[in-house]
Amino acid sequence: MNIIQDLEMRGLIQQMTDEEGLKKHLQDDIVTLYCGFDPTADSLHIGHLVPALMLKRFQQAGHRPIALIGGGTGMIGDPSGRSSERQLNDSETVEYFSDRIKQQLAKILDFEKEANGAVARNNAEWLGSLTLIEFLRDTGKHFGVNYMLAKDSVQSRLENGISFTEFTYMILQSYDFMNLFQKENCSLQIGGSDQWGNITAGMELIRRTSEDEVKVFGLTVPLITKADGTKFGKTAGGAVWLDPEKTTPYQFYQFWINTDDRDVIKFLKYFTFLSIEEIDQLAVQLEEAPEKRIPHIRLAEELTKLVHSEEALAQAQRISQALFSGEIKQLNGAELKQGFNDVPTVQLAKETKPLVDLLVEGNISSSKRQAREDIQNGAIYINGERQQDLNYQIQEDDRIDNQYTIVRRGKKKYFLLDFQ
Ligand code: 629
Repeated sequence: MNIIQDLEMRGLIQQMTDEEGLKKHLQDDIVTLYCGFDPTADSLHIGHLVPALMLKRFQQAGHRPIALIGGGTGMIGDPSGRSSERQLNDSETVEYFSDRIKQQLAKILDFEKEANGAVARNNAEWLGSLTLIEFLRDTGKHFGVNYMLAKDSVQSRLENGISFTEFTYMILQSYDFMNLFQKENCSLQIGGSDQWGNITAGMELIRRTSEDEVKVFGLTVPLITKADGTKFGKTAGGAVWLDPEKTTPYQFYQFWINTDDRDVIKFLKYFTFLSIEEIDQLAVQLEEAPEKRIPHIRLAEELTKLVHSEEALAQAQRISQALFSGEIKQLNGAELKQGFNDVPTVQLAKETKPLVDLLVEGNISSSKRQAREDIQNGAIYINGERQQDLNYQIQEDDRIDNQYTIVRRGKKKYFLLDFQ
């Protein structure tokens, strides 16, 4: 099976320029391809995963991927897929973001591989030294304003407004493709479907600036949709980040576990390297025993391993297991902190004190009277164990790793007490 067939079976291709030509090119040559990532935050999120994994798929098929960090374009802001003008970040921030994103991409792609090792480039290298006069004369001349106005990214902004800055973005991205084509023999650009306009603009620029007939290609991956119609990749807590400090491996693992049954097979095709045959088997298991959630577990395992590590996966599983069974005492401090990092947290001094007082100080019960009632009703659990003794004193034994106590009130209201 060739790579395009595999991608097609996975539903990973939205659009392609010259399908036959591209197939032949991929069969005959080691193709250098690229995808760009603008440093607009200090981390990538799961919306970036499909194109990043796509680079990896091409690498596994023997081609040579370039991960392009938009240190230059990130100073300008891509209007594609956005309904309003971006806030600009200063250059130190963009540089810092660039570094972080490069490190994340290095975890996904193989930069060491002998024959077709992945390469990272930063377009600040060439865009940063362009002069305005040179840019307008040599590159701007190839872009008709009508052509630019016809692009979706511009059309969709005409009402809300678009600055000249963002309007020129497509020329910068086009310049990148031309530059990578000339210097690195890069002949394919990939991206999400929002990038189609920028990718085809780059192909156009390459054609206009080349003497011979050249073969360059574009390929986009589909936007990820969910069966329930809500936006993919967003949770109540915001985006799902690849940075373990922003979204813990446990939260990351849980995000995938919670995939809708109607989406899980599609996501296995998009986000994992499991073969189509194996995914088909998982689809049968979903059909036969949906309550076991076997495909969901597999999806969460594969991705947590890929983005984080085997150890992070093992820890996420331990946390999930302990929280599910209520056996919180099995966890160590670090695991507790990870598992409960989105519950209300109160910092308290390390001292023995009556549980009644603690419930009030921790904002768990609204008053002492309420606290007593809660304890008597059996609504209070300390590290997973019910505590109904009105005179109970919270003490050292209740602090896991001498720092944390988990209090549960009622069925599922959790609090983390952090003793300093
Ligand atoms: C210079 C910059 C280039 C080529 C591309 C770029 C970045 C591009 C962009 N991409 C999105 C991003 O940076 O804005 N102009 O967040 C994002 N991309 C991955 C996928 C995407 C896209 O990094 O292409 O569609 C998300 O799935 O939105 O020379």
